[in-house]
Amino acid sequence: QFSPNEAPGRTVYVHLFEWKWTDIAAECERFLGPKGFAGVQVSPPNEHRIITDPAYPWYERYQPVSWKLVSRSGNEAEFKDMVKRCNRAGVRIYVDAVFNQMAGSRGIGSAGSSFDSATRNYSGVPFGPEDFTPRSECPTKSGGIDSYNNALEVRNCDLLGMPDLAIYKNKTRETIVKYLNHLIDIGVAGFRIDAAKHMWPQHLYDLLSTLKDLNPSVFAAGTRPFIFEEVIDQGGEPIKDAEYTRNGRVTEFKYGKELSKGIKKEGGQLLKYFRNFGEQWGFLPADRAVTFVDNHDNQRGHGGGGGILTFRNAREYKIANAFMLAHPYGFPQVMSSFTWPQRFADGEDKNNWMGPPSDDKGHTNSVPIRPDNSCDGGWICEHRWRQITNMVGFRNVAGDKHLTHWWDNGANQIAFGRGDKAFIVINNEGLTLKQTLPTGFHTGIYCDVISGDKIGATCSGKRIEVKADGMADFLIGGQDEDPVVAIHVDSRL
Ligand code: ARE
Ligand code: CA
Repeated sequence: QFSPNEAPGRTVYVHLFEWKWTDIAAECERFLGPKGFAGVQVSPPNEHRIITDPAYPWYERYQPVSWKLVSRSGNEAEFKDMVKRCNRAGVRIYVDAVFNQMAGSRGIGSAGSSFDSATRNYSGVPFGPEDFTPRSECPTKSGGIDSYNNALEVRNCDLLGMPDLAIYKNKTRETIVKYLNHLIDIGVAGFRIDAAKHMWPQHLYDLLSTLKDLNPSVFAAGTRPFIFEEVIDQGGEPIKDAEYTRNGRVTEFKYGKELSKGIKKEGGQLLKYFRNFGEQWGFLPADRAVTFVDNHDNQRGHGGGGGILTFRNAREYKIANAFMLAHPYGFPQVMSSFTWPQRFADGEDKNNWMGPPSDDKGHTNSVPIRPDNSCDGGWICEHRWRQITNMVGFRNVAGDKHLTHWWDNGANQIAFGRGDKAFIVINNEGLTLKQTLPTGFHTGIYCDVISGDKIGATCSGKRIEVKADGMADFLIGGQDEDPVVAIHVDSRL
């Protein structure tokens, strides 16, 4: 369950946050498959609460009402069609699995099921009071999580006022497993375990170990689902991400935070220190980590946000993603967002609840693609930014080669390679970078995949000449829009 179950040679997945199933299916065929993406993290596919005040926030999908596959992204037939078409394009589907809690309040969910959190009844499952953590097991007066400094509270009390499922009870666990196994039958390749911190690692282990092997019509017999658990561990709390690595990979939240600080040069940080970025910075073992610059929570100030680079800081964001995708540590996620009008008051974005582009009934819009390949209609599609897409190709070419050919100027100009496969130069300074560097490449002309694309035998960007001795001249202006040059053996002209 540590392997992403990727098709051969694919190394990066994208989170198509809030996309509809029909759009994801098309995106797998027309873009993600051809560009070499390994997978897609999709928003929770199950029935969720519908919130009208505020109107249809994105976070309504983190309030499960039942396991029926009817959500804002589409219905079960559309979900199945997406999984089939993405698998055929060589792109895996990872489902965001939310089962620490059920929806707060009462009403009718996205599949028409009634629920009431006060009486703990969820008719569409069905779940009743006996499926939830007994009040006696939560030590707080309120019944909610008051402090993250007490593991018992974090795991046994209600998260944000939502009833806490007792996943250790047989019937409750089996009901959840049935939902996940249904998704496995459909052909998904793995799960993001939402709010894993709020479940005991052993309880999760017991649940995950009863999951089926993946669907043998798509995957080799005996293939286990890929598991990655969402645990926010920035240090300073009793619950550690390392407690969860037995169950699967874990989100390494320190990665995007430190990388953002580094690119922004905060706290005296310099890129030269990033030579050993990874375990030596106190991060999880590389083969247990999922890495990302930003995620759907911290890009809007939820879930330990603050200071993270996002699409709103496009130049620095592209540098950060280029570094992440070039550097061998972890299994990287590329974020693909929708925008919203921020409105800051009291140091907070009052609009950070806003849902995806949709009509006034909360029906999500499709993603329009412009002739230049970028997205319209409020969808950002970072994964379609050439500088990011082409670095996915770079990482695929680099494969399992180690980091080699490190160079730095003692500050914020760096370069490194991945054996004889791939080489990147980053100038995060105002001053020009002008250097002749050993690349480890064979002689030839290589197309810089940041400034352009290799199209047949031509290059629409900078051409880099590698001499017989493997040396190449690099020139990157300090004010360049993209102060990065990246070449690899498949970009040779
Ligand atoms: C919403 C409203 C609440 C309301 C609740 C119930 O905002 O005011 O009480 O509904 O009606 C998302 C949103 C929440 C939203 C929730 C349900 O972010 O705002 O609540 O959906 O609709 C902690 C958890 C971590 C979690 C983050 C957000 O540990 O697991 O909070 N992240 C995941 C998802 C979220 C999702 C949920 C979990 C819930 O990625 O999108 O919430 O399923 C420190 C700690 C962290 C802690 C963080 C924030 O950094 O170390 O562990 O993260 O503070 O509290
Ligand atoms: Ca819990």
